[in-house]
Amino acid sequence: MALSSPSRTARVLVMVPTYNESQNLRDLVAEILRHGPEYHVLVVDDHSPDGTWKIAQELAAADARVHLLHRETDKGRGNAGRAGFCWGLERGYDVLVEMDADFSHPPRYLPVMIERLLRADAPVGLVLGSRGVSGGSDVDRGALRRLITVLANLYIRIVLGLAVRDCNSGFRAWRADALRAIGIEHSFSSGPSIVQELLYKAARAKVGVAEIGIEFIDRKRGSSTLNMRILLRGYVTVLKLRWLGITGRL
Ligand SMILES: Nc1nc2c(ncn2[C@@H]2O[C@H](COP(=O)(O)OP(=O)(O)O)[C@@H](O)[C@H]2O)c(=O)[nH]1
Ligand SMILES: [Mg+2]
Repeated sequence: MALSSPSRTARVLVMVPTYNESQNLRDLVAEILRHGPEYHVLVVDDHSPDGTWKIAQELAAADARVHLLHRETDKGRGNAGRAGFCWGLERGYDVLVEMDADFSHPPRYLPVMIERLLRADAPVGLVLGSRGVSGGSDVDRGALRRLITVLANLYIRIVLGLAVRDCNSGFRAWRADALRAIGIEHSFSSGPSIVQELLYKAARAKVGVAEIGIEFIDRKRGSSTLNMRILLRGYVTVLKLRWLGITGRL
């Protein structure tokens, strides 16, 4: 595969879905880009009322490695993620990363995750930044939040029959061919359950998955779009995914 050839460095697209992240975006993009010239950033913004997309526009005008997908219809974390990945696949990136804009996913792990993804002796198609393996932690949040995360994870692992330790992590590095193998363009989740949908599809498509421990940090600036209604809808979507899987309609 071309990626393992020493003559060519993999082209990396870090896709960041954003909604009201004006307080985080500049610092985040700077931290990603400092990892090297092969790193590009795609901000996928759903016309944030706080003007995050204007900041992204500025950053893109100042640096050719920054791109903006400014969306005004079909809003939602899932729709944005799918559009961002398809944008990257169409432009021939070798590695596509997804991460939150809120610094919960520290950018310093990017090279570690990508190195694992491209390791020639143990190929995988997907690397998760994970709280559930050695080196991973989630100590920054209250005990109740952490308990919910642990229980939700257990539920998803059991219902979908997944072996990974952190099914909810939205910090992921994909090989382009793995995203193609799961048919990313046909994914249907409009909201945050895209994270579980893609993981389930990766398992079903026998995409190799590795987990790298990350120190998960709670959001310091801006606010989460997650609420109880979205959370509960996500649990129902997990059941729906399993049903579609069992009945061969996925
Ligand atoms: N484009 C887009 N991004 C979103 C939307 N909702 C959330 N995000 C982004 O998706 C990432 C995860 O959302 P976040 O609010 O941090 O959820 P949490 O980590 O589960 O609390 C962040 O970078 C958000 O800005 C949306 O509707 N559209
Ligand atoms: Mg977050």
